[in-house]
Amino acid sequence: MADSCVDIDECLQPALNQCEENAKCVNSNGSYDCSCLPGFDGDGFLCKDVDECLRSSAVCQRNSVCLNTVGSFACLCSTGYLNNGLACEDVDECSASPPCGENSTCNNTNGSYTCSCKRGFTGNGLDCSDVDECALNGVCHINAICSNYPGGYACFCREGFTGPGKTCYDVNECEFAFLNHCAAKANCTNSLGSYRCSCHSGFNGDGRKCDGTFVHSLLVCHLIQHLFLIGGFYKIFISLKQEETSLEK
Ligand SMILES: [Ca+2]
Ligand SMILES: [Ca+2]
Ligand SMILES: [Ca+2]
Repeated sequence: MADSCVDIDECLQPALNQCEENAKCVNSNGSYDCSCLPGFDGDGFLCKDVDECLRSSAVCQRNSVCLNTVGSFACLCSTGYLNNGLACEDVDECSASPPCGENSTCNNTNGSYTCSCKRGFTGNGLDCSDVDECALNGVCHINAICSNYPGGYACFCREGFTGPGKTCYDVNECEFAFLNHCAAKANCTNSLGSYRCSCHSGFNGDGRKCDGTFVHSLLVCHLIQHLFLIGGFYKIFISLKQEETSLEK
């Protein structure tokens, strides 16, 4: 009768075996075996998912992160990296649409990027505003005017001064006639940032216009005197002529 006994394949019917769902059932003569599927740990009757990400040996490549799944795991590129098919490669964030503000410079870094304000601008790198250099002391020379503009500033020497603006020198307007408005009959005296004109003695005016009124009046006086003298001589001449004619008679 022992010959009529046949082995039952417990693996064919789940109700006949105790293998858990994540285990493989292997039939044997008179019995069966349970072994956990890859990615699971246990005795076959109880199988627990293996967290491959916790294993000391690095399961994922550089620049990627491990994501545990039931029965398996996945490697995902870290933020700032993209899979090029072979490895996770740094994304050059600066080459695409610049993530920084318009007045800032983008610097690509491994796995990320930084934004830094351009020269002449201040801020956190993303939001950069113009530095008003003119509000700071000593930017331009004391005799210069400061002009602020986005990203920079300029220094212009005041009227009467010359130079690059950081330094300004007094213009000696008296050195050349075209630099001053003094009249020809005037003395030019240089001063810091300006000059003075004063008429030569004998001339009247503000130095820019000098009239010879004093001299003119003297000349007119002399002329009148001369006319009187000539008139006198003429009178004498006439009377002498009259005397001459009366004697002839
Ligand atoms: Ca990058
Ligand atoms: Ca500025
Ligand atoms: Ca001057």
